[in-house]
Amino acid sequence: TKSLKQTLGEVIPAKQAQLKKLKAEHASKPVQQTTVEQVIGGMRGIRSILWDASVLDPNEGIRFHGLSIPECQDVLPPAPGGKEILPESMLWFLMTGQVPTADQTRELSRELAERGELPKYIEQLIDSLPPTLHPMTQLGMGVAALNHESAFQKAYESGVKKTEYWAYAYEDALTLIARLPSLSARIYRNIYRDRSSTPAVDKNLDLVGNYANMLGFGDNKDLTEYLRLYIAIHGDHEGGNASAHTSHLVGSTLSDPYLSYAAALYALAGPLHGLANQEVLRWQLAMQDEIGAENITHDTIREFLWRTLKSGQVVPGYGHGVLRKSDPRFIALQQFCDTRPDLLASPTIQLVKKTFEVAPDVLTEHGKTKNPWPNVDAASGCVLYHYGLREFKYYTVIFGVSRALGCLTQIVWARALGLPIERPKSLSLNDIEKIATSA
Ligand code: CMX
Repeated sequence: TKSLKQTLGEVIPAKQAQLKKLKAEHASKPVQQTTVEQVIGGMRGIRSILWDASVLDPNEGIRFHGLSIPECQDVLPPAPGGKEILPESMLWFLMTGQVPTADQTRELSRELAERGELPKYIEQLIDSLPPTLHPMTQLGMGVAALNHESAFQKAYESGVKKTEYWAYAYEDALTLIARLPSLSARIYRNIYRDRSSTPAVDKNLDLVGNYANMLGFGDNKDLTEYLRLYIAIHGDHEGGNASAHTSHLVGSTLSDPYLSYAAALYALAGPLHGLANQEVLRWQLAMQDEIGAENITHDTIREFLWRTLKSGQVVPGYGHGVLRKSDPRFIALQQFCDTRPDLLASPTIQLVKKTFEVAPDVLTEHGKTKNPWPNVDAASGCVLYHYGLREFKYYTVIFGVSRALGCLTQIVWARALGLPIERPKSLSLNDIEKIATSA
């Protein structure tokens, strides 16, 4: 069977030709008109990034190469004996636009496991950090330092031709994706558990099988399946979100994939983006504490929501820059719970469900957010919490293991398509005023 790299090599020429034709025949065609509101409003809705693997529709949510999450769940191979999408099959699909066979997926799992051990100097670096340093800070540092072995950087220094960059970016992408579980598990064990008993990477396990094992949850098959689904569906969310855009921007300077992804992780670590993951759990537990588990009703949740809003805080896990309906990733994670009685009985999961039943109305009445519906972060942490992975400051690290699939795919493609350094134009307030008043 063909490897991922061979398959990718076969699909690249057609895309290169498509780009060349667009450039030759349509370069000066307008895509849209930009308004003042967009320039002063965080560039919302400005269509300006080439990102091929996924597109986010405001109402339907994410599609990967045209397929919705349920459609991906139907066609992308799971682990042997499992049901949920394997991140390896999602990676293959994102990279090539083709659905891999079960054999190809297993072969990719094996290749990742072979690349998965951490170099000694990375272990020493991570072990030297204080356990009070936020896990996301540690993750970004580890990822950046892994560039010591960047194939892309070495190739660039040795004067490799531009048309060959993608193959070296691919090598880095694969090695980084392979090492994220061992790096992330080491951070977890150092901060919260005993590092000395961490198992080595098992060549017979898939990426998440190894991750769960190294975290210390390898015996929990349900948690392992949940993590597979979680990591597969958080993998890509088109190019405009802060982490994806950051990796694209930094990569465009020909910074290597490790440095580009480390930068993305620090965008993910902001509370309006991936850190919402930890914030939801912190906020839900504060609610449970304040109201008292026995007094949780729609009315008491409504009161707590208003208290959060009146104190000037955002309700974590709700709202979105693009989405205008419930996030299909939220729905997929809820459906995972719906088939498992132990999860349905969990007080934390029940609280998430009950909050969902009142929060959209409260946020609508509050009247500020354009989208009162839940995003993925509203649901993702409570299942981890139920299964005993309770250290919620760690949750965004799992998001970081996942988002590498999409960000690194696009870095490989950006090099394959020879995309230039990003350099949008900025304007001063006076410039904007001049343009607006003369229009
Ligand atoms: N709670 C309270 N107020 C909210 C809100 C929420 N959940 N979501 C948006 N608003 C407010 C905004 O803060 C903004 O207020 P100001 O006018 O005072 O600045 C107003 O509503 C309009 O915002 P918007 O256009 O609807 O939303 P944005 O595109 O500016 O922001 C997001 C999107 C996600 C940052 C915002 O909805 C938010 O802060 N949500 C809570 C944090 C969160 O869950 N983030 C995770 C998003 C998914 C991810 O990236 O992982």
